[in-house]
Amino acid sequence: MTKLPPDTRTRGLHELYAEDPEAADRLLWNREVDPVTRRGFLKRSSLLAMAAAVGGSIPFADKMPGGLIPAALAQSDEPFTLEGKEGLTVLNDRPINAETPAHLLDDDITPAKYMFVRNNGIPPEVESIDADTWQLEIGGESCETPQSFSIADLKERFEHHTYQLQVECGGNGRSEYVPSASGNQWTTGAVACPTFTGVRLRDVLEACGIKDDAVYIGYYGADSHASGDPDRDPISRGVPMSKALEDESLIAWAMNGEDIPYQCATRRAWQCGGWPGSVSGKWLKRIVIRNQKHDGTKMAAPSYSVPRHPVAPGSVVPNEDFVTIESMPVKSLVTFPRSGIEHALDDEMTVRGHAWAGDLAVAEVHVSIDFGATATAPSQAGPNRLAWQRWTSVVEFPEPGYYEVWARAIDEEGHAQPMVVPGWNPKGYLNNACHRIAVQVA
Ligand SMILES: Nc1nc2c(c(=O)[nH]1)N[C@H]1C(S)=C(S)[C@@H](COP(=O)(O)O)O[C@H]1N2
Ligand SMILES: [Mo]
Repeated sequence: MTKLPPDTRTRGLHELYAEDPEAADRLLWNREVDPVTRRGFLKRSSLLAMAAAVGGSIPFADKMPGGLIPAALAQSDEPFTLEGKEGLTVLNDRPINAETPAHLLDDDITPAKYMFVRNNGIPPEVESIDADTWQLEIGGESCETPQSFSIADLKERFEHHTYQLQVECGGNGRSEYVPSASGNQWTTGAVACPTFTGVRLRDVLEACGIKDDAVYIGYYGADSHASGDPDRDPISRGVPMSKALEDESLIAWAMNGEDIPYQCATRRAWQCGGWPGSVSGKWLKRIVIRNQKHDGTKMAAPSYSVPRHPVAPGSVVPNEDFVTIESMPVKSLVTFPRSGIEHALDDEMTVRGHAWAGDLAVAEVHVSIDFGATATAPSQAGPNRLAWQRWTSVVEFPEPGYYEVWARAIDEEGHAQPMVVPGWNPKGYLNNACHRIAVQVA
């Protein structure tokens, strides 16, 4: 597995440290918060365990930045893995964030183990989100009759639905922006498309009564803020009523037919396809119906927002000039073969991947082996609205040498993926540049 340079791995940790050094220290050294990992330093273990991991005491331990991954370990050949998520690339361990290499996203339906992990705060203790005792509250100023539901209530009272829903982090592709934007340096792997089973949010909200002045919903999860402050939410986002009430918006208890696994987040989730992953809530505790745009944590600019008009790279953009990201732009991925393979000249090569376009459908995918000069357009299809669409193509190489296979998707309104990185934005969102893989033909 590829080793990450130490600066990539620790970037988010340094930020947390700069923000609140005491809290960062407390979190790093004193709390057992992460049940999903196995490596000593990932376990938020004691200084002793850290010393054991590097093979000796650490005289200047009090000067070590919180979250620093000791070079002795960062340089080891041992892969840096999360239990149950083997093969994913860990970008940050405080909080845990990991992405999926393109070739592991080849399944039509993403298995839980290959679902990227994106945490804004500290995941709740496993015991605290027990399926039998869990309650979801529905409330807010535009809710007529606030109510609480157990999973059993939801299952009994409302019709069940299953949809395959595409989830992509708004920051997927951030690593390619120059100047670089702070945050997890996602390359291409913060995207997935599992199936979710649950009840329609619409049915549940209607049972609680939606007042005429309702315009937005917001969610709250059971995770806690990285500072440890119980009064701060790590994230609390939402969507306008029109998106919340569409058929595919679910309160889900199952992913791919099984209970939603703890570390891919969810357990109980509100799932909303086609928009940035951040509008779907994990470890869902509460949904509020609002008479104004939801004002929870990370709703305001510059979070999950882009400049209203294009800006020069590196610009400082005032908050009032941002707009909240809604439907995600058209994008595609080559998931087979794996980049860097060797291929025999005489054989045709099958190439395949997925394409998606937020709320829209993908109309065409172009596959090119000559850097976009010419292309073939394989057909593509998906199971339901808001799921990614599978495309497959067969290519032949004219002579030996180095090739790149490029894929470029075009949505039903004619928007095409840019060949290279699109316009810069301060937080590094929405990079939908064409994906490409390398092939050596001999
Ligand atoms: N409660 C809660 N919900 C959350 C988040 C979070 O940190 N806490 N992260 C959001 C973001 S930014 C993304 S991209 C998706 C990631 O879901 P995953 O970890 O299952 O891939 O969850 C969203 N919902
Ligand atoms: Mo995200």
